[in-house]
Amino acid sequence: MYHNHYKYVSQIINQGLEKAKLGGVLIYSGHAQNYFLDDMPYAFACNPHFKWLVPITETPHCIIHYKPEGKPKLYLYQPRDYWHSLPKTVEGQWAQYFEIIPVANKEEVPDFSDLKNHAWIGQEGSCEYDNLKHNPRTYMDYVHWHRAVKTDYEIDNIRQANKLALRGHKAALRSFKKGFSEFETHLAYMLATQHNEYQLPYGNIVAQNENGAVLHYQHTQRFRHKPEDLKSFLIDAGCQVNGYASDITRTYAYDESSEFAHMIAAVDKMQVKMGQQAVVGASYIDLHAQAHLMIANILIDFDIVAGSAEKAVETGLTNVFLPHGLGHFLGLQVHDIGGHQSDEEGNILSPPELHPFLRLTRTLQENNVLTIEPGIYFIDMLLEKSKATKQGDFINWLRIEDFKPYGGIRIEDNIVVKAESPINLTRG
Ligand SMILES: [Mn+2]
Repeated sequence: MYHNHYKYVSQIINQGLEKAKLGGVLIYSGHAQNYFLDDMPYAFACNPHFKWLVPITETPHCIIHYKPEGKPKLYLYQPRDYWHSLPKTVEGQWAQYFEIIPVANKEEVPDFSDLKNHAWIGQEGSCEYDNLKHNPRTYMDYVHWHRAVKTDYEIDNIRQANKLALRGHKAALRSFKKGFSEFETHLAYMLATQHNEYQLPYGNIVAQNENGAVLHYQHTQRFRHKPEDLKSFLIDAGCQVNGYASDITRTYAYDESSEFAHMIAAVDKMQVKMGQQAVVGASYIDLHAQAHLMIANILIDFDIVAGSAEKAVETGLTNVFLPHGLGHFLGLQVHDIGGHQSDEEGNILSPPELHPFLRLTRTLQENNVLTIEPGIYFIDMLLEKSKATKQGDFINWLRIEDFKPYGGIRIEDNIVVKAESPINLTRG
């Protein structure tokens, strides 16, 4: 599979270079930055342009020198010191497409200051050469637009990342059912997926009860609720395989016969339906609007909102309960780049005014990979704000009190866009 992947990637890079009138490009894996006044670094995160080509994701100071003609050179950083352990061998199908040159220190990296007409792709402040164009827009926009179409190799990696994450989700559910704390449940996930914290594509969201209403909840409480106080569990957690992420959310009710459990089932059902609509040619903005209409109907069914579903969407009433976008691109980054681009020239299609947090506004293409993650939350801040306006008249406040202790619901799957039947990488 890597063979076809390389073919696609090199074609895109070649065309990107041509558009930007460049003869070649240096792609830097990156390096970790230190904390302020400290010699301790933040976790290293690999440049996505680098791991698009080379699935070495945990090694800083590597450089790919790519030119349209000939084998690209990979300067693989392998310092001879006794501080760190680094990969001493490289394996995998990908390796045959590169001339691999181990470098032990900076002096062994060639001097690039004579290179003509080259770009440097890497983090802020990483380019030490005046002769190189640092992250040139034309090249970046072109590549970012086309990176949204995934090869079979990429889809397979995201599928493996789903499989692994689901193992963690299962372990986490068992932990919740036993009444364990958020922190214990987080650890159960880590053990089941064999991930270290820095290897996660994003910080796990492990939330019980009203914490489920905090969209990016990060605290993982250490205490266990009494069984009679335990109500709900929301987990948003992924994994990484060869630098590709999964991003999965599930919500559970402790009492499986509760009304909240029925509401989860309703959101789950509409989530599956939405996933089936991620077909070639669909506008993601339209899908987002459709999801809001379906969420409005659920809110009406559960006697939380009054009036028509259309009105609830138009007036922004559903935004009180679903204040984030339906989803985003997924791949080398959790929120993969290019979601707001309207073409390969880098023009931008902004999200609608009423939905500023929508991360994806594109018309879908075959083999785009994205998330579908609708939800319903009971967020104090937003509820109070709407109570102070006319909007509040359409909310059944007694029902809000019933549901508030449960926090919220989010269901999130990873979907591959196809002409007729999109592939759900998370279910089945
Ligand atoms: Mn997501």
